[in-house]
Amino acid sequence: MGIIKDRFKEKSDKVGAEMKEMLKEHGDKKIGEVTLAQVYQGMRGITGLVTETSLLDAQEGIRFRGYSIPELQEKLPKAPGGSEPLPEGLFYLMLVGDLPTEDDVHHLTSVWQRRSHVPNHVFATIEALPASTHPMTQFVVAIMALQTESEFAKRYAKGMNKKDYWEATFDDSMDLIARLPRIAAYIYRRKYKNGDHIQPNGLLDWAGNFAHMMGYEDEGFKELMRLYMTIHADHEGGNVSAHTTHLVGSALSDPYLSFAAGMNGLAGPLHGLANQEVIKWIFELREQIGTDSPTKEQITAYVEKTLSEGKVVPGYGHAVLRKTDPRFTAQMEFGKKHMADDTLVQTVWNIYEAVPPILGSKAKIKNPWPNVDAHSGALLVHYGMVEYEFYTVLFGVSRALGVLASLCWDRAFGFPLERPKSITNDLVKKWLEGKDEVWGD
Ligand code: CMX
Repeated sequence: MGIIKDRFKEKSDKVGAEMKEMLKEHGDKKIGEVTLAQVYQGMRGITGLVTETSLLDAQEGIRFRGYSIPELQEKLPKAPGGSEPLPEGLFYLMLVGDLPTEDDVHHLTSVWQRRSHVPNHVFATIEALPASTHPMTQFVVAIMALQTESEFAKRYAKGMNKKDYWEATFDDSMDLIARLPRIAAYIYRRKYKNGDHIQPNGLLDWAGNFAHMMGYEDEGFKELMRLYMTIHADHEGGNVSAHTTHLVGSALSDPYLSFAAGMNGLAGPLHGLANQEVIKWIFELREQIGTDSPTKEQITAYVEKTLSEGKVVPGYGHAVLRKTDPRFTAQMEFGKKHMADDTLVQTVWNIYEAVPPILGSKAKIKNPWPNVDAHSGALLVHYGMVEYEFYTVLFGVSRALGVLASLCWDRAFGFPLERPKSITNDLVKKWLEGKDEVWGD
């Protein structure tokens, strides 16, 4: 077995044994109560999942295995001459549970380089789609085409022992993560650069090589990709892409099927697609107002117009967070360091001043603050990546790190098929009339 696989096995055996003991002793303890409103309103706040890789606090934001984003920026290994964390390091942390050494990260880079070959039929499948197809659709179709390579599916068909599920999941996850940048870059070059594809550079790190294959050689863009791939990777287990991957995986659908399902969720405008919606919204604002540098008053009027048309202000609000998303702040810091004079980036900062007071004045909106998607597009545009329909694919490549590390844990823990109970309006009405027997025994 490889070093990382050995370490994962050792850690998951230990944590899995502790979990079984804990459940044996405390399995009957109540963890909370569920209100009728929660049942009807997206299950907000109901604790119903275990996800080891990260934990979200409404006030403080995300922590990956206990580490905040600034801590990761300080503690994770960097590329030579760089100052942003290498996403390989975050994956190691999420998977194994400990901070990696420089050697661990180099090892992971070379493992992913070795495993990155994408079979020709995947490219042929992408080519079969009209070039106008949305990049997220092309991405999901390509992942599905790659499912022919699933070790999990092959071994299951031959009668795999359930004790080995974790290992087949681990192998598929490593292969998939290794191959995603090549697939995403292929889609980008096909759709926007006349199919002028760029071969991988075996000397670069995972995110640096991704930037290279998309055609961006600027060191600043490579640093942005390292930061981007790190901060978008995981946001605990209940968000749509993570939860979908976990749910579909619980049916023992292999990692390719499970991840593709998660990506279909990421492609929704209330989730990952919001990153394209933000920049589209800003471009429309600039066009309608007729200036590249709208004032705070002009932005305020445009926000009011958006709301009056029954639309959401993309990049603002969150189902769990109640403060500015630290992923927004990390990108703002990157902007201040690398492109403080950029007018689009400055517009994002002006929007940050204008929007929260307006959304905060609407009683129904629980969080008026920016989320991760409010900032990312402006940084990409600065380096020339203006094709905003592609942005959610970048999010998706990053999200693979978190949801696939979690899938390895799901199978190592032997988590069962997920199957919550649903009810009907009629049953609720009878229960409200005092007929408790509606719940059965
Ligand atoms: N603009 C306008 N209205 C908003 C809003 C926003 N940015 N955020 C919330 N609201 C509205 C909701 O649409 C909802 O209205 P209705 O009751 O009429 O349906 C009401 O306020 C209450 O919503 P909430 O409880 O505050 O938020 P939810 O948990 O329901 O939704 C989210 C969270 C992210 C879907 C929502 O804030 C939103 O639509 N934001 C804009 C889209 C966006 O940026 N999504 C990206 C999230 C991060 C990610 O996953 O990538």
